[in-house]
Amino acid sequence: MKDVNQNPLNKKIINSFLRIKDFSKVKILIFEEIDSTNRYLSDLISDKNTLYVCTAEKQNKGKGRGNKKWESPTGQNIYLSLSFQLEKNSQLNGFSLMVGLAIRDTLSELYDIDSKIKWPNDIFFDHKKFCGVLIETKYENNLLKIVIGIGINVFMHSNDQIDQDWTSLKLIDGEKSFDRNLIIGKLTSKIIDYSRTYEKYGFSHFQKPFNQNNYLKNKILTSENFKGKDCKVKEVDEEGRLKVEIDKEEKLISSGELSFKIKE
Ligand code: BT5
Repeated sequence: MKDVNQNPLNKKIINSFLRIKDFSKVKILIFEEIDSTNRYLSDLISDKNTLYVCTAEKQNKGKGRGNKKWESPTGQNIYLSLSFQLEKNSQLNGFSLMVGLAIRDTLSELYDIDSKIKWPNDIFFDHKKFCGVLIETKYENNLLKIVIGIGINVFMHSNDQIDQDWTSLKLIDGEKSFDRNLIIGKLTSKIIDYSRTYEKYGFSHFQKPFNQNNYLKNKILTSENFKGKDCKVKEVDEEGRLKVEIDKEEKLISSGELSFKIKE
């Protein structure tokens, strides 16, 4: 199923869609094949005022959280990492949630796709995952370097290696022509824009729009963390923590603390 607009990744075209003011330089790196775009940018010694945009047609060792794998076949999807320096004391709790919202908003603006964000780092459409976010940080020259990794399934139509329900933009809407270069350019601009707001106001600025698109809201979860008791999801709070109710008591959970299953 080759899309008419299944163009190769292209530096010039990506650059033409970037709207970025506040870096002195933007460096776009495109690979035919790489182990992991996140690994590449984490190891790269970076310049303080440069935004790095790294993307590849294929990843051999695409990573998810922990030891999980991110399926990254050739030419079908977006594998994108962005890296830049942040103020050392930046609050990172809600950062991946803000990135999720930037992805959701970009796809809604470009293609009218109404996706939901599954706290803390997945994007879902119709109960299926089509995008994951992996944020990694590192101290470099006394500054905090952030690496934002994003995988978005675009043209992928079959893959029996993925052990959960998944979809892709083309499976969501077979009539539309999707353009990876356009998505990468627009999404990068949106993430930088939202990051600046995040640095000023924190997650609280994004709390309301996040909750309007919060996939887990009102769902019942079960988790070993709660000794198998049911837990009902309320909302995320102003720091991006998940507010849940267990035995009529409210608890706040930070991302990374919870492994859960959705019961209903
Ligand atoms: C994630 O991890 O969802 C973060 C994925 C980040 C991938 C990007 S690609 C560019 C950059 N470079 C990298 O090396 N990584 C980043 P997690 O929440 O742990 O989810 C992993 C789980 O998602 C797997 O165990 C599978 O169940 C499922 N999965 C794997 N590949 C998938 C795919 N292509 N589409 C949908 N689900 C997938």
